[in-house]
Amino acid sequence: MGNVTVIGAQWGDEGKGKIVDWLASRADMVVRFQGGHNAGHTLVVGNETYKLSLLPSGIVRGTPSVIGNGVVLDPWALKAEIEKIAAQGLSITPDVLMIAETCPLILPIHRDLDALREDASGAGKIGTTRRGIGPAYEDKVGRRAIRVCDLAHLGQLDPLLDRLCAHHDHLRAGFGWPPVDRDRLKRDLEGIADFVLAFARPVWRDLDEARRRGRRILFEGAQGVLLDVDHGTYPFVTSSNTVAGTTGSGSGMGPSAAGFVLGIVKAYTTRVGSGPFPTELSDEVGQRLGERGHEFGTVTGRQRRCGWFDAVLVRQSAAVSGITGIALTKIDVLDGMETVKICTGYRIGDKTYDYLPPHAADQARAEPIYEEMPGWSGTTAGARSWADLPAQAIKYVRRIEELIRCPVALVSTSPQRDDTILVS
Ligand code: 2SA
Ligand code: MG
Repeated sequence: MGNVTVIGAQWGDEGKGKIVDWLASRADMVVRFQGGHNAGHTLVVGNETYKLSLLPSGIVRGTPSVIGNGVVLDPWALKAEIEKIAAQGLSITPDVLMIAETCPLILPIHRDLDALREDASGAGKIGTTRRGIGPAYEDKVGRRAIRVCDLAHLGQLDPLLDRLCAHHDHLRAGFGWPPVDRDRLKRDLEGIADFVLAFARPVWRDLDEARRRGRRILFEGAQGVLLDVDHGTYPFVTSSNTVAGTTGSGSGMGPSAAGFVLGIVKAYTTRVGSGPFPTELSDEVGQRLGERGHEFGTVTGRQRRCGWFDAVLVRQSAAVSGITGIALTKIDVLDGMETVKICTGYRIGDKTYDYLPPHAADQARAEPIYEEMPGWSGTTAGARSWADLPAQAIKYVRRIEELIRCPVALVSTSPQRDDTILVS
């Protein structure tokens, strides 16, 4: 096995955590390359459940893990997460966690702005995680960010804070908010600097060395392709590129680093936050999916919206992010359904589409065209081989494969790591 990139191929929460954990045992390094602590990756190891937001999932098994430059890093959230994991008996040392010196920081002022904007947007709000992700990326691209390496040069922080605060004071005034408490922000940064710097390294060198030695790198994506700032359901997206192509730029490796691109796909569809969702079910079927699938946000606890599998969207995700194979998760949630539906196209006004057009208004009124299949009465939960699956469940997987034009490489049948079917 060479390098593998794991990305969500829907709106996030496809069950990446388990698959990454499963693959991490075969990898030499695990790398996060985008997003921040808006991610929520749940890993079940024996009797212990770990909920990670910022830390790469490899950390749970002691695999050296990297937070790449493409990630926006909230240093206080990092500390809290490391302390939480420590309380579960895992100590995170600089031997296992490496952070890019060029990571932009998420500061309390980014969280403020995220919340101010969301609260002021009424029905048009994005439904962000309110973690300051968007504003932090804006400051990165706007060349105003404070980065990890700035914490090693505290004497030169003042001009950076001047620029940053001038920008934020202006924005805050627009919401009737007081200016940034600059002295406090500076003190907070001074207070956290040593903690973060202990993990900071030129990780691009470690990765280059790993590549030269033929080490296997596992890239761990966060969120999903439909939340990608370029390819997702804009503007109801996150502020990073979630596609596999970001692995190189978000870590300091070349474009070929991604290797095998494994798209994680849930056997039905969920979305948390606002935005279009053509196959959303507001009836008892949707409710049943949510209950059986425990569909609540890992970070925010928000209830996720649920609906039928949308083959049109996954086909599009697979194309725009170059997915090599799919891992299908949570098929057991469909056990016992009388019939199952798959969306194969949309009707928008008097036209039909075999892709999701880009305009938010068209997306909002897209009506799904369904194909219906009989469900299965047997159980898929805990199945570890193809032969353990009911015949109708196999048909469902094969039909999905056909429609999304991408092979299914893995099927996950429970949150437990070993309940995974390798499809040869
Ligand atoms: P943001 O905070 O700026 O990234 O929010 C923008 C949109 O991206 C969505 N988003 C997510 N969707 C699914 N899962 C995410 N992670 C957590 C989880 C979310 C949670 O794994 O459960 O706990 O609520 C995630 N992160 C961002 C978000 O809902 C907005 O639609
Ligand atoms: Mg999640």
